[in-house]
Amino acid sequence: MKTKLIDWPTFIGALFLLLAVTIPLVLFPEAGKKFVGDANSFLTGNFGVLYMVMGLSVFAFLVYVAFSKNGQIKLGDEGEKPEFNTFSWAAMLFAAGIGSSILYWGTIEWAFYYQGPPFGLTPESKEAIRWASAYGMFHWGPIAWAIYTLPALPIAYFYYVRKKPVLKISEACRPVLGDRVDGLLGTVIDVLFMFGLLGGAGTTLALGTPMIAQGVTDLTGLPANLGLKAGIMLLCTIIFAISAYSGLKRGIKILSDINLWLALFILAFMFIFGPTRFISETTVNGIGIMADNFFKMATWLEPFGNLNQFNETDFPESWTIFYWAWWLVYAPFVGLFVARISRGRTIRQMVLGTMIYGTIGCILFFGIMGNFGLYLQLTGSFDVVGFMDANGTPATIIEIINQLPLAKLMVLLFTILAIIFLATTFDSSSYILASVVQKNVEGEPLRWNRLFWAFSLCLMPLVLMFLGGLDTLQTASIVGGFPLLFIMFLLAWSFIKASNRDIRASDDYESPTIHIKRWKKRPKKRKRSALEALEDVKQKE
Ligand code: NM2
Repeated sequence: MKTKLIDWPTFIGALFLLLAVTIPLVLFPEAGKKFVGDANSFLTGNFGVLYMVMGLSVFAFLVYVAFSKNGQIKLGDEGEKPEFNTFSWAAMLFAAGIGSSILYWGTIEWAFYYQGPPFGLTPESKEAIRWASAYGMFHWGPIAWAIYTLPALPIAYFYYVRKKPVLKISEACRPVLGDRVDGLLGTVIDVLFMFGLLGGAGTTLALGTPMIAQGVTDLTGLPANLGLKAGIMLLCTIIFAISAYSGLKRGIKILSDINLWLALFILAFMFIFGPTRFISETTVNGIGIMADNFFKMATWLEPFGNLNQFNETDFPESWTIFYWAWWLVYAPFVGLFVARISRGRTIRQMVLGTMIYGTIGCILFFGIMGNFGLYLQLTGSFDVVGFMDANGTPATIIEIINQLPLAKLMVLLFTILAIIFLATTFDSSSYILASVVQKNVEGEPLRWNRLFWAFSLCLMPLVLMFLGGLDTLQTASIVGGFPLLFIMFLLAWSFIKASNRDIRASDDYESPTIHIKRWKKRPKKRKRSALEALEDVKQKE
């Protein structure tokens, strides 16, 4: 076993932090729950505004970068073609950044908005219905994808332009923090990132497992108890452990391909055999509502809520702020991944591609799956809300799928899709976790290291699931991800600082490393004077 390659302070630091949070939760579940819950209300309540400002600023920053000189920089050598064609690129991007949660929330998120609408609207009113079919798209829309894209900027820049492979978030802050990233500060940044990712992935697991269990129950009649859930978690771990073991290219690629085609099939089936016209109209309409109210939604906090003049709903804290925090803990990880697959593209292509294709992908899921459920509710053919109150969310999701023609086959495919989605997210997360704790990664991180993180990703939530503290871990991850707010700022600054310096330098001489499309100044053709023209003519004669 090669251990020299491991960056021990980061490895031990992350493990220590994880145990330091999990062990007290195991020993004192009630007190632990209360503590974490309080910390969460404190942060999202008092600093919710920071999350909203972060979301909007990151979005504005990326639009700026895309259309600035910096956006024209090519990630690679002059004349180099993109390594992956745009379709595979978008598909891989989506598979890495999106997991089984989209099947969960895509199908059911509207029902929560329908019952607890934003802006103090009356539950289940006409207005609530309109917003219910649009808000999910917003929470999985351009701002969310902008949060994902930002870390990719410095990482891709150092990787392909300065040709310094960076697999650590701390390393990407070097232009701003200087050599301090080699010391304690760097380790702290990486450990926080790892902790956030472990927690964010815990949230994914916590949502995905009961839904998959419910699918299995529906198909086999086995009770959806803890044993079944634990079995499912282990199955997913084994799938991703095998694919992790066989290496990035084969494992992740095969799984993402199956994933993509299966997802497209289910969506197409639902669209064609479901209420096609209703789905098309609500989706287009929802995009319109989102576009029209983009800034309203991106800034809506309830400043007057606790002044007793308005009814406080906690909608911003429970939804928008929670979502931004959740996307945030995944962001450095997705950034590393996006950077890796973007060789040969310009920064602008990478930025706009992530934001546009990512959003389109999520709109497809929310538009088709969500509005299918909404249709069932509004036509009265299946009382989703009533069923949910009586049987809980996971059972309702599976019951919605059961309303399709060929119901059992569709539930089977849906369940398989959820398992693969979960496995691919874990596959790529364990790959990144292992890379971050290595001093250098030539080709692939060490296998034992990958397996170690693959199992830590699963074991911790498993233990907590048995003891009933899984939602606490979820909340803890959001709390743990708080410092990432500031790290995002560092990442943006690093990118601008480094790329501006290189652009300035390339103004003076032909820089060998930086390739700027179109923008590079060409020597101006001087207009010839009439006299010179005359000289020319004379010479030719
Ligand atoms: N996000 C996209 O569970 C998953 O789908 C992974 C979740 C951050 C809400 C990502």
